[in-house]
Amino acid sequence: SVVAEDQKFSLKEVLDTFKLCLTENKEVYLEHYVAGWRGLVKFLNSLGSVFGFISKDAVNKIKILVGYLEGDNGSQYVTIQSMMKYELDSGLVDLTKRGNHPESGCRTLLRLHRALRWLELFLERLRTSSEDGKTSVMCADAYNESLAQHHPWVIRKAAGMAFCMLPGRLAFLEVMNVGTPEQVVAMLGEALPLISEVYQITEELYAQNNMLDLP
Ligand code: 1PZ
Repeated sequence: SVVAEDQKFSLKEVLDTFKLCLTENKEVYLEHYVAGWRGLVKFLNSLGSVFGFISKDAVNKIKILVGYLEGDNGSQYVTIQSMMKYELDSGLVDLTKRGNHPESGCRTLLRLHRALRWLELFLERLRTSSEDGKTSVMCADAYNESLAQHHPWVIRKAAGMAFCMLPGRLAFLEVMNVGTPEQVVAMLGEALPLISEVYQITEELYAQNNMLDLP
């Protein structure tokens, strides 16, 4: 039905959202960044309930950021740049250990930002994989190279078990709802530089402000 078509996840929508993220002077709009994550969560949920503990954490973080966007100081949260300046100038970030601001926008977004690196690495592997490539291996390799360094053993263990439940390469490409495998691969080729740019800009911002290790 028409409604079912509307609600069907499409990777293209997510990537279009990430396209909207950058302003002309390379600032990052929080609203579109968060919308991109919403789409990714939708995708993750469509893969099955074993990924629930992952999407739950992402949803939680999205909610925190939306709370700021829609809150009284929403105008300070238009871009990642303005959010950082506002929260730092107002002393709203726990910089070295957890304290009065355990849910600052900066530390919350940093978690999603680290996960974006995983996504970039994973999608690049998927894009360049051969027909018999294993998604679980691509996923685990990408994870070990990025997010895993920030996770304690118990989460790494749980994530590793979840990866084994991923559908195979062909099924995975199909869930993306883009078209033939060749079309998905082409779209990934277009999208990855974009995700990479958003990631790089955000990474530099965190580095410049000495916030790469926020508790
Ligand atoms: C397609 C398969 C999906 C694999 C996703 C790979 C990431 C595995 C991450 C496992 C996260 C487990 C749940 C909780 C983690 C939190 O402890 C951490 C740190 O936050 P804190 O505790 O400091 O508040 N959270 C994160 O690292 C954010 C994880 C977000 C993962 C989003 C994945 C979106 C996937 C999109 C699929 C295309």
